[in-house]
Amino acid sequence: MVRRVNEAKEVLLSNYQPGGFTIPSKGLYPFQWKWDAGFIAIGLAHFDIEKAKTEISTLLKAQWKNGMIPHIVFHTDTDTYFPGKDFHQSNLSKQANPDYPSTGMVQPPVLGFVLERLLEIATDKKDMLAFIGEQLDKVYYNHEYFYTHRDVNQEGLAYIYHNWESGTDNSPMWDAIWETMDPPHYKFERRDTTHVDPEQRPTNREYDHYLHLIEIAKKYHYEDAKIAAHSPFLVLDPLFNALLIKSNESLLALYQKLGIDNQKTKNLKQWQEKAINAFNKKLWSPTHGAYVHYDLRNQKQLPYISSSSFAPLFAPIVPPEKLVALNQTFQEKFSAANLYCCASFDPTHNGFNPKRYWRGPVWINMNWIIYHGFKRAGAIQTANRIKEDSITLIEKYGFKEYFDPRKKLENTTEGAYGGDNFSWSAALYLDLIK
Ligand code: 2M8
Repeated sequence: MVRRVNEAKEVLLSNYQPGGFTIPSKGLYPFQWKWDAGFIAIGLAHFDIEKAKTEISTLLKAQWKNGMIPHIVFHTDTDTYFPGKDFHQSNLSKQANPDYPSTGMVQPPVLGFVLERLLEIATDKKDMLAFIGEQLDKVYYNHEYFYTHRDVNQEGLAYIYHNWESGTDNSPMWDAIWETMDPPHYKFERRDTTHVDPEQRPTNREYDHYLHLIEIAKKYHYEDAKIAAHSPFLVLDPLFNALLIKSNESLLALYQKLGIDNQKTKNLKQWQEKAINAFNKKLWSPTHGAYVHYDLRNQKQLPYISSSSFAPLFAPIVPPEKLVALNQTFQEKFSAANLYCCASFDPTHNGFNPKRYWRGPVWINMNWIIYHGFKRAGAIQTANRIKEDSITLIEKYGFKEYFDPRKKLENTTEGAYGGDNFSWSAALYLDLIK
């Protein structure tokens, strides 16, 4: 198939905004999203290193006083997205950054390993290291925020209080939590379904749950301790915590490159050891042969396998005996010859839906994480399969937001869904083909 390198660059450049950040997709997502910004910077670094740096520094300018980096920064005014800044009202929090309206929640902590990847890509290492030196403490304070304010049991694992914090918004594993809640039927106008077929997006009832969790957080002025005490959604997510551990590892490597050995690096080492132990104790399910989510509010594991179950391979987490079991689970459930790797949810489960958002479709950012994970584990064949499938999907369908895992579709117009000219699909394509 024909390479789409120039198109990928065009997608990123056309989504780049004068304020120094890149939107994920025109109309559908018109602001800066945290984990998108990280993946986008990796793509930009392959052809415009200055824009890659700006993407990160713009995001970090919006950091809150307590170290939190918000999930969306509303750099501009537009009503093509709901819920926008008037709904989230970050100014309710004393910790918010008054100069940057944002949401009052987070997204997966990607910045540590993104900075490390930028250094690998940059040709002028000295210049990139100087940039990293300016930004690194901000990322450290973000990790300190997680271990200080998001770890209720002080066990080394950070909780999320909203499904949007996981990045895997409407995954079937949240369904069990929605059953414990009965939010009001809110009156609101969806905007996402004016851009994308509603069949490919969450339902209205799911949005009631999403909005309700935000209303609870707003009631407590986004105070972490109160959210932890009252939110019906309080989860330890293996994707989120694996990326935090991976980023801890990267921060330590980068501090070392900068010749810095201080209280911060000591803390990072301590958090890391505790986190890895707790991760293997609390998030491993012997029954599933995989890592799963833990529902802190209801004190139980959520019995579902998803692409998040394999994210720990990307970090220094998985001991040899678990590696064997995890690999076996992947081969049994996710690598069938008639499927592209990797479905975002267990394709053998009845909650799997190959077209609806995070309930089954393939996502390029998850593939990028799992590809590097299997590579790190030495499972090169599986790693290469994931990389090749990602490249094939993009070269076949273009830079869509998500892709149907089924190789044979009844209808040939199907196959790729969600937003068009989607930034992280373009960015990570540029990185995967290297
Ligand atoms: C999706 O989430 C947003 C809310 O954050 C939405 O549906 O409105 C998710 O895929 C998320 O992971 C992603 O960061 C965001 C922007 O691409 O879109």
